[in-house]
Order: sequence, then C-alpha cells, then structure tokens
Amino acid sequence: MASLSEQIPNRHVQRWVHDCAEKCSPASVRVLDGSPDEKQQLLAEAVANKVLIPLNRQKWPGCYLHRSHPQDVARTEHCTFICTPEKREAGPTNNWLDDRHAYAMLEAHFQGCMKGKTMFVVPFIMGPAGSPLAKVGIQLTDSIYVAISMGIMTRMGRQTWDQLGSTDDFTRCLHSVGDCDPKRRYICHFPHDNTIWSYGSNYGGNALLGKKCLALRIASFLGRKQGWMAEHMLLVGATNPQGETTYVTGAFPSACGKTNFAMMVPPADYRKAGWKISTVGDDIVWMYVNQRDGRLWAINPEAGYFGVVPGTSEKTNPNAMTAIRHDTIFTNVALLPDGDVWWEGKGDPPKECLDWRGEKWTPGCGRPAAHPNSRFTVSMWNNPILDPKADDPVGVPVSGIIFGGRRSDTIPLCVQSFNWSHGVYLGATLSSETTAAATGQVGVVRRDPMAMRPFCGYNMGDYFRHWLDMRKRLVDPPRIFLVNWFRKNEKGQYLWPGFGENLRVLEWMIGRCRGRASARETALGWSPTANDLNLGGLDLDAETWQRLQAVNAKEMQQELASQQELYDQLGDDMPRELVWQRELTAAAI
Ligand code: GTP
Ligand code: SPV
Ligand code: MN
Repeated sequence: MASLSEQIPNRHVQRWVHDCAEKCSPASVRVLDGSPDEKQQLLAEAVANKVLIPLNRQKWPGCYLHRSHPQDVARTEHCTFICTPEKREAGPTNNWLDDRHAYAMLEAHFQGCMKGKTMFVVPFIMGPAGSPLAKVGIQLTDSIYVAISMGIMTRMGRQTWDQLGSTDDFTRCLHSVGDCDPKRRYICHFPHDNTIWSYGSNYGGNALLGKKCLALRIASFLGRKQGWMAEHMLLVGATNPQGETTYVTGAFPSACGKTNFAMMVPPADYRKAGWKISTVGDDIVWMYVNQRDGRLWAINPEAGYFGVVPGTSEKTNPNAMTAIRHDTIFTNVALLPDGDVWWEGKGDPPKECLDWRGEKWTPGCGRPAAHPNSRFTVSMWNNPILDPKADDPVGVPVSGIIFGGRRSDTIPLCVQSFNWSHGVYLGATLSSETTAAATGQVGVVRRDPMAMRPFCGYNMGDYFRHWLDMRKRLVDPPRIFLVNWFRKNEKGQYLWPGFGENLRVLEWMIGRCRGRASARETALGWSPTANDLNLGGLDLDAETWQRLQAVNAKEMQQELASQQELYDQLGDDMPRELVWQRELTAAAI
C-alpha cells in the first residue's frame, strides 16, 4: 500500500488529513481513487458489514437496500448551524453558533470518535471536471455508506487532484456518524474557513457533505462575495417541435416536485408533436453571469440524484423508474422475500414484506412500509433523458426561473412576475407546507424563501439584496414565475393533474420568456387565461380552471399578514424594494 503522502498529491490536504486522523484516531486511513474496482470492493465490504443488503439480481441488478437508524431518517434542521464570529451574519432564519465555541465543543465529540474504524478520504469535485465553476471538497468519513454514496452523487476520485493542483482551495468536510444519537448531532458550517463539521448522523443532507452543506450553504456564502448564485433548484431543458431548446430552473422546497419536474414525460399529444424534455439537474444549481452574452448561465454541481422514493411509479415518473432499475442504493424502502423492493405509490402492495425498519409488514397494518422520506441514490448517467450539456463546463443559459411551493389553497397554478424585483418578491415570500424531508411536523405552512430557508449560508436579508443586485449585472435577465401544483378542492383532491401535465404550464412560461404567449394582468402578476394555455386533451372543466387560478382576497390578506412575520423577523435587513413590492401587492388586492 502506498503511503498517505503518495496517495494524496496535495500537501495542504496531506496536512489536514494527518491532523484529523490524529484527532479522530481511526484504525486505518483509506484514500479513495474512484475506480470501478474500488466501488465493487466497497460494496462487497458494506454487504459483509450488513450496511447494505443486495437486492434481487434479475430485477434490480447492482442495487442495494440500506436501512438507516430509525432516528436518522431526514435532515435535522434544529441541529444545523452556521458558525461565524457575528450572529448577524447567520441572520434570524438560521441557527447560529459562535465559531470558536462550536469548534471547541465539536473537538470533544470528534476526539477519538473513529477508534477501531476506517477513515475514508473522499476527494470530490462539485461541477464538471475542468470547469472554472467547479469546486473541490475532501470529505473524511467513518461511514462506508456515505463514502459509496459520495461516489454516486459527486465526481469522486483521482481527477480531483488535477482540479485542485497545489492550491489549498478545497472545502474541508469532516464527518463522523459517532453514536448517531440525535441529542448529540451537529451539522456545523464555518463559511469563513471553507469548513464543514458534521457529527452524529448518517443521513442524506446531514452526511453527504458535498450536497446541501457545500453546494448550497458554503457555496451561497461564496456566491454572494463573488457575484454568483447557489440555489436549491432543478435545471431542465425543453425542446419544442421546431427543435428550439429552452432551459429553466425551478426552486421548489424539499419534496415539492423538483426531481419529478426535471424528469417529466410530456403528455401523449406533446410527445406526438415532438416535444422533448432533458434533465440537467434535480436539486442544486450554480448560476453565473456569462460575460459573452450578459445572460444568466447555470450548471448542476452534482453528478447523481438523491430522490424521494414514495410516489415514484411508471405512471408518475417513468424516467426515474428506468434510471433506478440498476446500480441504485435504496434507503429505507420495504423489502420483499425475493429481494424485490416496494414503496407506497409504486403499485399494488405485496401480501407481506419487511418494512423500512426490517419489521414484518402487511397491508392495512397501520404503518407505511417505506419511510415517507425514503430515497434512491443514483448516478445522473442512469437517467435516460440526461441533457447532452449536463457535463458541459460552461453549463446552459437560463431563460426562466420558477418558484413553487406546496399550498392546498391561496396560491394560483401559475403567474409571471411583472419584472425582476417583483419576481424576487414572489420568491422571497414563497411558502410551502412542510414535508417529511426534514424532521418535525409535516403539513404546516411556513415561509421558505426561494426554497432556501434551510440552505442559505448567511443572513436572508443579505441574500435577498444579492438577488436584487444580480439584475444589475444582467443584460437580459430570466423571466420569473410562481407556480403551485398542489392546490386542492374541499374534498382534499388536487385540482391540477401535475407531473407530465406540468409541461402545459411550462410551454406557456417558455412562450412568455420568448415573447410570444399572452396573459392578463392580475394583482399577483401576469396570469394565463384558459386560452393562453394548451388544455386540450385534459379532463379539466372551466370551473376547475377558474378555481386553480383564483386569487381570493380573504386568503391573500392572510397571506400578506403571514409575509409580514418574515419581514418583521428580518427587520432592517429586509431590502426596501421588497417592502414596496409587498405594499403594491396589498394595494392591488
Ligand atoms: P427533494 O429531493 O427533497 O429536494 O424533493 P423534490 O423537490 O425533488 O421533490 P420530488 O420531485 O421528489 O417530489 C416529492 C413528492 O411530490 C413525491 O411524492 C412526488 O410524487 C410528489 N409530486 C411531484 N410532482 C408533483 C406534481 O406535479 N403534482 C403532485 N400532486 N405531486 C407531485
Ligand atoms: C432535501 O431535503 O431538499 C433533499 C434531501 O434534497 S437531502 O439531501 O437530505 O437534503
Ligand atoms: Mn432538495
């Protein structure tokens, strides 16, 4: 075995790994190279250690089930901290810790925490290799599940060393599962030091540190300083029958439809006409001003999807079903006796299976078989509709930005903002019912500005200012839209069919971006009439359409009052433009 310094060509990384190993005292240190052989070894080791269960080879080749600790099944926002010298930097929407205090407290947790274990050194790139936008991270972890998952979710391995060169420009990501006690769980971000320390969780956004921690919290902080944006957004291309491709991004809060929108299958008549959808990303984008054309361009910094499993089926998301057919890790789904898997929304339930905890489950037993936040981890290269530019170092131009929450009432199906700062207002006041993607109550309406409430690495007021300022750097800014796929009738049924049918709304939005679709002015923005949207072939009566698009004065008054709570919370940090935009809306209702 080559020595550590031979395996790690960068001396800054060498020194840091050495220091962390001294702190955590692992039995061994293993530097990953990202090769296919190595992946097979890691999988075999994880199976031997019962971290992964191999699935039926015929039905699910190369697929595995992982069961997490029952108290470690979602992001834990109350354990997530922005650690800076000043509280104001984190702002009132983040949990804050004094950075020095946080380091001192966590030192005690990390001290000796990897005794008897292997410390994996996971070098990875966020963004296409060779891209000037890409960022390097090195994650140290005692979790083989995390090491394998990082290999799927990022460009992991040797090529990282070329990207990094001899610089010390990398995010230091230190992770230990510890004893996985939720009372001793900390996901701490030190944006001034380009450092993340995560202790006590093995789950998704808490533990795969390239994702929410680096690519959103740390990156949003850097983006503000350097004039670019890191956003919780999907990125999708839509090609019309004339062969013209338009890219849009969509910020929907966790478990509110990004993966589904990014992988949608057009309705039958659209397919026949020649419409095509292609995925660039399903969760995170980095956007920058391209000096060539003065437009906003975007890349997906990730290389895989960590997607919500329940509700995924041949009917709702056939492209995801194709993608996860092979070489996928399922976390917290149900297991059948023959090594098949099942989840709610997949189709008819099995007569009997083991639930996500590994306990016997029968239909009607009163518990879900798969955890509501069960996930698949799959390479983007498995996606049958991956966009040809998904690995392009300069990314794609963004024509439209969509904000969308999960609201049973109040918010119409779709509107377009009057201009950029009105669009920033629509995004800043985005609200959504909470989901199983984070621990805590589900179904409670909360403000989730730009779907970034849990992911913004600094003061939300400064973040809004940054959004407003971006306009000044752009020659031709993207058009901004607000959507809601989740409005319901009094029986609790969705008014809009959603999924692939969302292309009807997207077609209108693309038409607006390209200046060829019409709309009428409402208090909330430019709104399509039933004639502006192609509703042909949909079983949607005039009354349902009217209810989908209705702006109800009483509901809007409540909405504006609830917005005021966010404004009060941010106080003087709230940009004046957004105060005025709210006043204008109130006056128009
Ligand atoms: P994160 O990975 O947590 O960031 O979630 P996401 O935004 O990618 O959400 P995803 O696409 O995984 O969808 C979450 C849930 O919403 C799933 O159960 C979907 O079936 C459901 N869903 C997605 N799109 C629609 C839609 O257009 N209409 C309805 N009714 N449900 C949808
Ligand atoms: C989300 O919660 O928005 C996710 C899943 O995409 S996690 O990676 O856990 O953050
Ligand atoms: Mn997400």
